[in-house]
Amino acid sequence: MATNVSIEYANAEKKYHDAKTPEDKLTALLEMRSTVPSHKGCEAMRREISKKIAELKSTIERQKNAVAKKGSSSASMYVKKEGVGQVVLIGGPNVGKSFILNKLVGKDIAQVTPYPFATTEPVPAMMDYDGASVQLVELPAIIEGSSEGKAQGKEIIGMVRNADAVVIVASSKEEGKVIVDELAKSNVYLNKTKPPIDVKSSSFPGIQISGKEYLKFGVEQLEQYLKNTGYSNSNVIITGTINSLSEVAQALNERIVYKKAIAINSWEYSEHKAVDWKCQIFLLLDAILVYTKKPNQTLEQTEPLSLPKGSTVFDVAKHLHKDFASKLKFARVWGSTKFDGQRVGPEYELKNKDIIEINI
Ligand SMILES: Nc1nc2c(ncn2[C@@H]2O[C@H](COP(=O)(O)OP(=O)(O)OP(=O)(O)O)[C@@H](O)[C@H]2O)c(=O)[nH]1
Ligand SMILES: [Mg+2]
Repeated sequence: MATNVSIEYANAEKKYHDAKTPEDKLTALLEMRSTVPSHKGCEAMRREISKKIAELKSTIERQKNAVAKKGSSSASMYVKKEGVGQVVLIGGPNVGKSFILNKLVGKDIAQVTPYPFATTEPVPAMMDYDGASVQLVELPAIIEGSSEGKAQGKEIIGMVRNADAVVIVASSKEEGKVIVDELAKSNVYLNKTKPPIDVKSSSFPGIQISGKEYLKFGVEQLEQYLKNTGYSNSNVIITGTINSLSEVAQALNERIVYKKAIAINSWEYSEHKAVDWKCQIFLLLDAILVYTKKPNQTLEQTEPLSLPKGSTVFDVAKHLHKDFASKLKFARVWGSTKFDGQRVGPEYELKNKDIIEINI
């Protein structure tokens, strides 16, 4: 505090330092400015206070805008991914999503209630699968109209779009269909794959098509369609049956995402069934678990590494240490090999639950 200021100014300055919110700080600063001595020697002080007032006003404004945006934005629900992958639990209201989440993770994390719409925010929890952790996230209920934004629908479906896989909780086929349809309307397709046609704009004139034999309709129709949609100069590769132009439209639609999914009926729950569901959920992630051991160590299982399906011995070495990959001589594998502890090279493709010993 400057020595030649009034008691009022000193009080206002104390209020400023004690203030907890930007609004309270702003009130105190305004008070400071009105009580700062008017003589020339305090001009720099006044300027400094005015500068802080302007900064604080814009901070408050920004915060207000952020809050307003949060209420309307489709990106306001977010759960950071952890573990092997993020799997969302979705379904209609009161179908047992919270009940199933708690059973799968073995803890009472989500609130199970006899009334609908009790879950209003995503509820993340980690599920153990043979020593690896899979992130499950219960999402608030999806209903007819969610795709148009009803009941936070856009935010909820935004979470599904971002997830690695999906579990639909439903007690009947009809209930499940409502969910599948709402997602499809939002360009989230479950258990479907992109139609096998790839179209890329090209710098050469005309449309080059390979795999015409897979087309179940006239090639001229396809060419006309591509011209109409801005692909007059393009390279087209067809690798499987294409039945209709709507499949071509689907393949060209970059907003569509494809997710693997399973459906669970919470009323079929039993401890035995839950073991099966956990396994099915893990399979959705297209991952393998690999246990690593050092040479001469016993085969005791430690925390597994999770890797994408198709990973090789070389990938494991690279994952363990950046030097390992270049120094790798060979590995021994227990599990998928013909013999226990069989010697394999860097290109050997590992299978789920293999035990691997890297030799450098
Ligand atoms: N005993 C038993 N009760 C179940 C089962 N599945 C659902 N319930 C009951 O169904 C009601 C709804 O369960 P919740 O898990 O809260 O449902 P939800 O889908 O999470 O519902 P909201 O998030 O509120 O939309 C609760 O009263 C549960 O006890 C089940 O398999 N066994
Ligand atoms: Mg719930």
